[in-house]
Amino acid sequence: MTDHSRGPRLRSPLRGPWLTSVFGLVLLIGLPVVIVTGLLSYIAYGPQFGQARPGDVGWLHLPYFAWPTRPSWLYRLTQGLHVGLGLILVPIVLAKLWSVIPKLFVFPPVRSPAQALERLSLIALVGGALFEIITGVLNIQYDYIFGFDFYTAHYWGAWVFIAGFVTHTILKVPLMVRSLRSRSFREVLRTSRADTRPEPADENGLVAEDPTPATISRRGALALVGGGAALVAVLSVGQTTGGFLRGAALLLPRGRSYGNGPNDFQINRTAAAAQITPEQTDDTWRLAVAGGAEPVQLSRSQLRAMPSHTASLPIACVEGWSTVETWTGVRLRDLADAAGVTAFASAKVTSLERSGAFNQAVLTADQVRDADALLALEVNGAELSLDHGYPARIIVPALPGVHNTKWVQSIEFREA
Ligand SMILES: Nc1nc2c(c(=O)[nH]1)N[C@H]1C(S)=C(S)[C@@H](COP(=O)(O)O)O[C@H]1N2
Ligand SMILES: [Mo]
Repeated sequence: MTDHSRGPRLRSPLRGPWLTSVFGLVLLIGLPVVIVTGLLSYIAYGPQFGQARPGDVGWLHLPYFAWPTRPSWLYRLTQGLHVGLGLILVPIVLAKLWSVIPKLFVFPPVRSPAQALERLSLIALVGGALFEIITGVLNIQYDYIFGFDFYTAHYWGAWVFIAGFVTHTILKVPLMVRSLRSRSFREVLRTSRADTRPEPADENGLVAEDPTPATISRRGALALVGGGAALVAVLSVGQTTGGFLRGAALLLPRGRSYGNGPNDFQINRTAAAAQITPEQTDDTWRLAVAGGAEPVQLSRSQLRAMPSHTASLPIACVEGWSTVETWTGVRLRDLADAAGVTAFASAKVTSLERSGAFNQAVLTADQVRDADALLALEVNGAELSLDHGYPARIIVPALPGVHNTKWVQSIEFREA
């Protein structure tokens, strides 16, 4: 007989397999979306060029494919879902943890090899989930405050979590289905606090042995948790929708500085932070294009004399925020032609910036050849501001924000 009496006296009449299973079902639907979009983000970073982080993941590497350029809002959607849904599910993760607290105090803690495996998977599941939430939230709140690389930690933490999640799902889905069938959801929504009774005693010991009278109904508890998730949603979506909700986007404060007029949209890294000097961006600036028979140097007026193209494209940051602006500049494929480049497999873009981790990016041939892939000189009909990458920046449909390099110095078309 399992002894549940050693822990604190947990007497809420709401705890039970049904309530746990309701939270479990929501997470079973939502978390795979967070997992898959997270893994897609890793692939979108271009691991084939060694520019995803961590760079070398050994035998655990994912099947790579060239990240497409269409639809142009693809990364905006996948990464918005990853961060947005990840945040929205936090109250539900916490509610689910609350609902299973009695299991922490089961004694003896390990009774059989099968149960030891279950407990181990729980450590991976709970530890992994909390680790991913904490590293993810800290990354969008602060600029790289870790002593370790965020991407590396979040990536490996994800695999620990995925292992726990898959094992737990396999072990628990039958119990979840049975528990959900044990009472009708509609009935719960019609039951007031006064009529709220504990669930029948269960073999897992979730149901309290001597419950107190209900201080909140089940529907009240569900509304509370759902309300928490809705509040998180309201506090997050503004970074993507813009408009009046922008001021409420307390949970995604990165891209916190904004420019003026046509340049009034999120700036992740200012020119000052990137230590871009006035001498680097004055009239002596030249774009170096390599990969043809001879390297070519183009001044800004020469770029302006080339055929110009305008496209409405998003910047979508790994941190979840995104914004759509109208960009004007020279098509990257026209630049390749102008430099006499005939065949290429990739293009390496390098910034004037010397210090940062994001001062270069490699683009695939498909990304370069897209009709909307630009070396942008203007945004929303005005000159690019220094903070948005003057004299020129990369802007490519569906490219992760991080690879839309600002303050471009050179583009090298490569055969590999
Ligand atoms: N040179 C350089 N380019 C850069 C960055 C950077 O740090 N240095 N940050 C990137 C990131 S992470 C994003 S999301 C976008 C943000 O562009 P914005 O500041 O114009 O909104 O620029 C990208 N280009
Ligand atoms: Mo970003």
